Amino acid sequence: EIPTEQWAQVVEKSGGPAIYKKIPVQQPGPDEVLVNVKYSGVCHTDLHAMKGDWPLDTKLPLVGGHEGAGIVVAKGTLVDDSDLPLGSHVGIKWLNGSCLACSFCQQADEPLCQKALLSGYTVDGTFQQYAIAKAAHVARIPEGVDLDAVAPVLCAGITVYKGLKESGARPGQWVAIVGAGGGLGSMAIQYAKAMGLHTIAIDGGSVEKEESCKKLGAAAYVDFAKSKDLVADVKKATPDGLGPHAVLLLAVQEKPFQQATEYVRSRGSVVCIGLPAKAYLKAPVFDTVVRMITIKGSYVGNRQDTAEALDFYARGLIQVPYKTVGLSELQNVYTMMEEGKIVGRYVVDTSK
Ligand code: 8ID
Ligand code: ZN
Ligand code: ZN
Repeated sequence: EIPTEQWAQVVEKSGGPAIYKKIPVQQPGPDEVLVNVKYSGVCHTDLHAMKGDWPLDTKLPLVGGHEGAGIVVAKGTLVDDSDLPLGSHVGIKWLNGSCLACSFCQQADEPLCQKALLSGYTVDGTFQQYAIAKAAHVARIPEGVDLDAVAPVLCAGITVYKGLKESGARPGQWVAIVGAGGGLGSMAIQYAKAMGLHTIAIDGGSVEKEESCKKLGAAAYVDFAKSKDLVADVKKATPDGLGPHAVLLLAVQEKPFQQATEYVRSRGSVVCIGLPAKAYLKAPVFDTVVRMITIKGSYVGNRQDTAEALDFYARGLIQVPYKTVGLSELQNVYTMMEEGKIVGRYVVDTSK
């Protein structure tokens, strides 16, 4: 039976905090499903949303969360039984819904849809026991996949997998992962490895991060806090000393966004994914031209990227460290995240 009330973490004013309290369970609309969220990953985006970091307003009050894994418990009249029967294992990701009709949606660029609904930002997300999502967009999670371990794939996994594809790096080439010890970074090391790429992990602050990156398969590690010449150290990590073919920027600081074009290989690409507040990109025009450097952004992924990222996971290719705590402890997770102390991902269990 679906209860009428449930536990949730609610942000009542921009800046936070998140408050653990009981709220009503909503009913799904005709094209929606109601998902009993079992586990949800905690992404740094959830912290940005609570703090009101970005030039885009959130709904308020807001239930955050967009890495939710759970079970379909109710659905609208337009949701086909052969597609999503009750009991299906699904994921609620950042892109909760899109119009499916505009020129971006038609070309599978649905994250660019002007009517996109964003879980845990413009619509309530997965830090609650029962969440609503558009049926067309929920991730189909294969049976037999553990819902706690798979949760971080639903944003972190999809995003870095898409970013690696956008980078154009080919098997055998080198990719620098900036912010490699965090949630997206840990995933990126594993996806890159599964895609046949060599990785240079860049992060700092603790030996735990270095150990974790190496364990996940990084060929080299550069500590941004300890290195006396980061640009030289990153270039040195590639066999010919000419630097990595691509850079995935996942950090929540502006400085690495200014540095990446200095160590990326000529003809290489710098892919911006992390979203530090009020940050700007800066690169010397001369070097960008004569070294033919590409600088681009990459934003989550579409439904096909989602299916592919989950397929890598289901094949056992992606193993990322995570710790599980109760949903009631979310505010502690934010504190650790703010301090840069998290190695891998935290996942919240909505039952406690
Ligand atoms: O679609 C997108 N573009 C997308 C999707 C999901 C998340 C973007 N994001 C954004 C988030 O909003 C956030 O801004 O990506 C960023 C990273 O999210 P995360 O991986 O969930 O954050 P984290 O777990 O806190 O990891 C960040 C890591 O960056 C390191 C930290 O030590 C931490 O391990 N870092 C920092 I802060 N400064 C660094 C530096 N100068 C650095 N690593 C290297 N060099
Ligand atoms: Zn996210
Ligand atoms: Zn659209």
